[in-house]
Amino acid sequence: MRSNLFIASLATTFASLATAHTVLTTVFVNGINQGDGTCIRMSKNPDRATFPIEGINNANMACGLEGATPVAFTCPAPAGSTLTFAFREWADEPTKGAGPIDPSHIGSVAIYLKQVSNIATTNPAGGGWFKIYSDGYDSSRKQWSAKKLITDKGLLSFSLPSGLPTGYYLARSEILAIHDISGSGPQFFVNCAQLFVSGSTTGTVSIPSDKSVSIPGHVKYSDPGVTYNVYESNPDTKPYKVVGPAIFRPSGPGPSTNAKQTDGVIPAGCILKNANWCAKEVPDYSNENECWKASDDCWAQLDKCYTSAPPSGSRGCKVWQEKKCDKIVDSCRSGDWKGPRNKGQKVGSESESSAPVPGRIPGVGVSPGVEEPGVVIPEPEPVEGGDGGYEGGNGEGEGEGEEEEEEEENVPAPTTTGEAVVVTPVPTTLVTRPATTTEAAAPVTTGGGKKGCKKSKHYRRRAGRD
Ligand SMILES: [Cu+2]
Repeated sequence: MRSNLFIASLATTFASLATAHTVLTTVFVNGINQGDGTCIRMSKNPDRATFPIEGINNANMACGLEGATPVAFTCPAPAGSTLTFAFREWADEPTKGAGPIDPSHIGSVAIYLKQVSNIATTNPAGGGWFKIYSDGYDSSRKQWSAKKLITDKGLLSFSLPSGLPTGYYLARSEILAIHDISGSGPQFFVNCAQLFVSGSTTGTVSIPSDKSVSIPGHVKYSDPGVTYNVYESNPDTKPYKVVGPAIFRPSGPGPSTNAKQTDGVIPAGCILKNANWCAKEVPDYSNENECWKASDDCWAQLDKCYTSAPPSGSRGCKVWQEKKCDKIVDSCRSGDWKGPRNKGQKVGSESESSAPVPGRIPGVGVSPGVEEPGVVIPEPEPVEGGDGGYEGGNGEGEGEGEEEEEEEENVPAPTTTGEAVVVTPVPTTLVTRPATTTEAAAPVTTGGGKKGCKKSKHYRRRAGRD
């Protein structure tokens, strides 16, 4: 039998020690929280996970540090759905510091997609990337994207193009900070989420050549979006141009219902999840010996939970211990040797296994999937295209030449209009959740202590190199 104390000490060992730049921690699909760390590739090293990429020709520009390492789960997301990405300055604590990022950061936010033949093995570095969203300086709000991100509590909503063919995609977030060009240089913060997109077509997305880029390679140090002097230029009179290609958003009829995900599926028998770890029910027991065996199984799973927990946290592990393993130990000790109790049922609530959502989710209305004009990039009605440009299911649908399927938007203008991103209220369970006592007691450490960025433009530390 393993002792509670031993595992309790693991909790401390593996609790994350976030440091302070920014990291993508959480994906919401049509407002539904997929769980902290779930489907997201982030560095397992809490001291590095929020750091910028070292050098713009580094392969890590594609999906971030350790970004070529797949995670177990791939989140289903219908074509045309609204995704919300949550960014945090401190990976396991969304309300610490400025929330998503220190206000010293000035620059842009962009989202790229890459369709991959194999979500686990296709190298994220290389060709096939296209940009579906970008935001630099919003002149209507007089706000740089990072400030907007702070206003929106780190929650960034965008829609997936409705014309994406069914398949596996890496969705790449790129936050570029150029406030310290003369010192640390451009800071690129990059992560990827693994998605299975159900679209109404199959095959390969056909990207116009001028909108398809290789990453690394999509940006140069001499690009105007990198060299822009944020202290001497006024973005209201000298517009800021976000780096990378023009936006490409294929439009189409939207999702299909018969697309079947086969890889990265979150198992049906998952009774609790933390990031990309899932708990399975313990073996049945009907005597003392079996009871302790079930207990061992529970603690062994807990061990795996903590060792697999990314810097976004281990709240689910704590729930597993308190609501499952501790209970089984109590049963074994008290002679209650029939179990497990509540066999096969979910343990705790989804919201207990993630950090509280720090604010309202922008851009998700009451009807999931309905795009809000002015919040996400609107897409026109699908163009009549017959059977479309994505022929067959053989993965060779490109080159069919049905160019009318694509809608090419250059979106230098802000993707939001008017005031704050006010939306129709989403059910409060999706938006704000009061911290439970469990969460309040979660072993969130404050460690680290390194401050990523200072507010002065004279800040000189070489990013990620010391
Ligand atoms: Cu920084």
